[in-house]
Amino acid sequence: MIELYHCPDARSFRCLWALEALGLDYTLHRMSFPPRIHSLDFLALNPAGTVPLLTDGPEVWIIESAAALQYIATKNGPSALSIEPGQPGYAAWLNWLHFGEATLTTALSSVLRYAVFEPEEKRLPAVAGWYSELFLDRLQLVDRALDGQAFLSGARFTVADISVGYALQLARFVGLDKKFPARVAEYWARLQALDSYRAARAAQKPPAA
Ligand SMILES: N[C@@H](CCC(=O)N[C@@H](CS)C(=O)NCC(=O)O)C(=O)O
Repeated sequence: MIELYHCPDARSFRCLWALEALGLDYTLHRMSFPPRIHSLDFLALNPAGTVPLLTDGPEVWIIESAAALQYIATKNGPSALSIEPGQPGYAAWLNWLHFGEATLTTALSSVLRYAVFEPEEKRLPAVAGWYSELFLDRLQLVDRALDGQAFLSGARFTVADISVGYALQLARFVGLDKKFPARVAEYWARLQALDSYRAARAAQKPPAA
């Protein structure tokens, strides 16, 4: 069975969203952020101290959220969230899946670091501003791709949308959602209205005591 190590609103949210969308069984291990400070035992499982960590029996150990999305979407063969090799749109799907993390979220991580996480005296507004611009420039590609289609792979919602959608969620933390291009803003509203998104948001909350 899949086990997911998760901190609220961290990249592990992508996995939670995909698991909820496919209705797969999983065990969720909730931790406070950052686990390298609040969950020292976790370092034995993932020495990098980062989330997600997804395991599925002794052979499966994944700490990259895009890889985890691909694993979840394809582990039981083709699914509603995957596009298979040989199908139309496969290469673009794979590209968006990684674009969400490697191109969008890494730029946002630098904004978060230099505008929010660092102590006041170490913050670098100019660097945060530069990465904000970079993020918004890169978002133009998403805006263009959504011309005439609801999701990145056309009419069908896939893990590529979860990968990019998570970056849009993160952008909200630093107020960049106010600068989303029109089609991206509509897309973000569309993603938030999905049952799977709502289910994932509910699932990450600790059960009431
Ligand atoms: N490229 C990795 C990045 C993983 C990562 O940096 N996760 C962050 C949370 S969003 C983390 O765990 N940070 C904790 C730390 O750096 O101590 C992925 O896509 O999963």
